[in-house]
Amino acid sequence: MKIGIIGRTNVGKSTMYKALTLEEVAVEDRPFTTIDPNRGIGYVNVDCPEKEFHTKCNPHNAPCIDGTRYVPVEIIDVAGLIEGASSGKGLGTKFLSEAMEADALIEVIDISGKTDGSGMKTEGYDPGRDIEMVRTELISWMGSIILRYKPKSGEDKVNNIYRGLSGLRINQETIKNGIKDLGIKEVDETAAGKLAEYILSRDKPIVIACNKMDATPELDKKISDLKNRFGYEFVPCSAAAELTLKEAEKHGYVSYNGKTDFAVIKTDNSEQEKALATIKNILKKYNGTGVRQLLEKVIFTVKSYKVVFPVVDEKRLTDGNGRILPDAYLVRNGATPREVAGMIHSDFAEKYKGAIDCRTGLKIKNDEPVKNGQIIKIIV
Ligand SMILES: Nc1nc2c(ncn2[C@@H]2O[C@H](COP(=O)(O)OP(=O)(O)OP(=O)(O)O)[C@@H](O)[C@H]2O)c(=O)[nH]1
Ligand SMILES: [Mg+2]
Repeated sequence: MKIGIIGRTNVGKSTMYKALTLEEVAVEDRPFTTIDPNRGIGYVNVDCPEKEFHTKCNPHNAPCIDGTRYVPVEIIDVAGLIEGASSGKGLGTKFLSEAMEADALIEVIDISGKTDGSGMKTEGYDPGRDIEMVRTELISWMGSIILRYKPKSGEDKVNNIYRGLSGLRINQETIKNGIKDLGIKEVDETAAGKLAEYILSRDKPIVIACNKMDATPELDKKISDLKNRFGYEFVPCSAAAELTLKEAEKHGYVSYNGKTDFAVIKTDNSEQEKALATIKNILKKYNGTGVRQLLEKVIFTVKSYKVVFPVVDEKRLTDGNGRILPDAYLVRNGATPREVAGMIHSDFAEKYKGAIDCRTGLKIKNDEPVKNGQIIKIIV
């Protein structure tokens, strides 16, 4: 699974990326810090079945700490948008095609209202304006691609547009349905915009990360106001708090499992002590930094992805090398065991002969989608 991080400039996209991946990337309090996209691996936490089976796993692709599995997710961070980006303002919109390879998008906003539409310092800025702006710029960007590939008379509309949007991982079916549902006869500018909006809302769902909650008075009121105005999911968060804790943990200062609290192991000076105390209060007040909830909202609520644990031996729950519950895969909603087989090894989809649910010992039907948390033996 891939998640793209988008949003207006200077809202904390790269801080979020860094908190998720722990990659060293530039974070600065100024517009357009990021130019080239950053790509890395983040992790979503799920329960490891090892406890249920009174065993200890030997992780291969997804690390396990105290019974929590860290399942890998690809994260893409791109440059920031500003109003007029699709007509070349700021860094333009070309970079959006990189983020749009993703299965879902996190749109970061600065809920504190302390940076304005062009990323400069201000007070009382309405982040709803950025949500509108990003929506307009995305539609305009995709609409112009659709217009470029507009079918000439006699050409197949769906095929042409599908070709134009190739690389953005759009479903051909979505384009077909959009043309039908919107009653598009000719692809002019208005129709292209409407079709772009239709495609984006279906194939690139957005969760809004209300970032910088730590610097936001009346947070609940601000979020409920945005909920009344926009039909998105909103998750309050502090990417900066999450990043500080992840880095402190990496260097042995705290013990933090991404949940609602952390334990201080050591500090070098009173400043560090104070900073950690401030973060402790944030975690207490908001039940965590919100970053974990954000990933879970995107992956499990909005996209309904499932985590599956493929094994070779259904009794011992081991792979071919004797490793117990080695891998955990995130698979799309509706994926069949054959599709999972293809994710493990490209040959396996062709060689696939069937699958067994290791908890029940029963065969899984070929057209039966895999379930969340299922341990499956794939027969090839
Ligand atoms: N208070 C607070 N500040 C934050 C938070 N997240 C990021 N920031 C600050 O916001 C500023 C911008 O952060 P970046 O991560 O570089 O923002 P960006 O959206 O990637 O910016 P561009 O790449 O320039 O578009 C930095 O000064 C960060 O430290 C947060 O949760 N709380
Ligand atoms: Mg950035």
